[in-house]
Amino acid sequence: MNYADPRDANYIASANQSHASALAADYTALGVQLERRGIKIDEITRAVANFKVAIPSWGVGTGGTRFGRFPGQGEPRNVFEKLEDCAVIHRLTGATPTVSLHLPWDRTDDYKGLREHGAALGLGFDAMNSNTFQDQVGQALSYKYGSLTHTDPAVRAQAVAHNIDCIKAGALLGSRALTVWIGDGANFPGQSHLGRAFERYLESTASIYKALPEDWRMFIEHKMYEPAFYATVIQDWGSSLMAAQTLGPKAFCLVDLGHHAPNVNIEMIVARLVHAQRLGGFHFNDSKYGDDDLDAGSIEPFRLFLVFNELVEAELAKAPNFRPAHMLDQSHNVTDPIESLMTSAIELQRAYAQALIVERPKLHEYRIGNDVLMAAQTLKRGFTTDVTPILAQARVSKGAAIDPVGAYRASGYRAKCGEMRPGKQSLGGGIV
Ligand code: RM4
Ligand code: MN
Ligand code: MN
Repeated sequence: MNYADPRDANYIASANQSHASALAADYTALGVQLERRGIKIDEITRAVANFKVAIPSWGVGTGGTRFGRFPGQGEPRNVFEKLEDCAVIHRLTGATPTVSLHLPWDRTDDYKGLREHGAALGLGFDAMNSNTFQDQVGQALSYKYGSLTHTDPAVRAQAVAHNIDCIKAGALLGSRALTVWIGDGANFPGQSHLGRAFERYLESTASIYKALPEDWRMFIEHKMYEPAFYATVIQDWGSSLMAAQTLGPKAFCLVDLGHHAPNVNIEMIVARLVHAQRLGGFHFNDSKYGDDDLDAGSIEPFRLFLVFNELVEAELAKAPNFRPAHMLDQSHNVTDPIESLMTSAIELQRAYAQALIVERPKLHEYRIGNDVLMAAQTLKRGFTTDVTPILAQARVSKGAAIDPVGAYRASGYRAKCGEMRPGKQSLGGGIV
């Protein structure tokens, strides 16, 4: 099969040729439609072009469930190869200039070299993620019964030290945030003292907080359940917010969309965290039942739109301390991870564009006048408008692809990875 580097500007330009005239026609038509609503399409396109979301390093490998894993072709074998794939995503979408690393999965002896490798590929580094939800080979003490909240102070100290290592590695890479998600909790009523476990969490995270460099932020990520099935220490935004407020001004809450019970009003949580000035960022994904890692916008695009609607409101209101980090956090079990991540980044831009074109002055009037139906219709009009040409035009403005998945498939990149990355692939279950 023919191979062309999908990161090459000339390749992308030639792939765009066959789509250019259709895009021009569609963009013009949409511009006319939006003009009638008093909206300038080019302003929306510029805002979309400036939208950025980080790629999770763990997302470029094929995921799995606890029942098994079906490896994909040519998966990256180390963090350097992960960055190669992330660069493909970024070049084709123009939306993903940073990568979020997970230690120890991405541990290397050469962070300086890794940073240079990223820079050569046009990539920087977003939040570092610590991992105390698994044991590692050779690790002194086990996290089986918890990490930052373990009853044994020695285990807590080990987990704190790991988080501080993540900060040190991140500092070498130019990262400026640490995301802390722990699986600590209980599987049985009676197993742990609910109040004391939280107190131990606060004590441990205070030690991590102290090690944060001046310009760093700490993101506290809540999750309702899994791996703890009865009670999780940081199970909801209330616990997360309490922890952030206790720790200090550099601590913020991170909302992973998949970490809530079905039907929870996540946009409401977003609004509250904006108000509290503690919205640190997002792990975007989608979920239907208990899965927390389906592709963003694949199940409930309207909910994603409503989250972005709150973000646009906060942006327009110039809400204080509002600069949420955007990150994807997905597991791709049955799709090519590069294709899923590109599509998800675009779905976020779609939700953002839909929220940007909502006729806000009208919406405001309808709200004030209690015209419920028209308020709902006005909001929904943003959602039901097909903003695809805006997204494509934003990509063109950045030298990216009009049709990222099409250009990627035609390049033969995946087959090439299959040749270039031989090696044993694990078939066991697991999250990555
Ligand atoms: C968790 C959580 C964390 C992620 C791990 C892999 O469910 O979403 O953010 O680091 O999965
Ligand atoms: Mn997450
Ligand atoms: Mn998750």
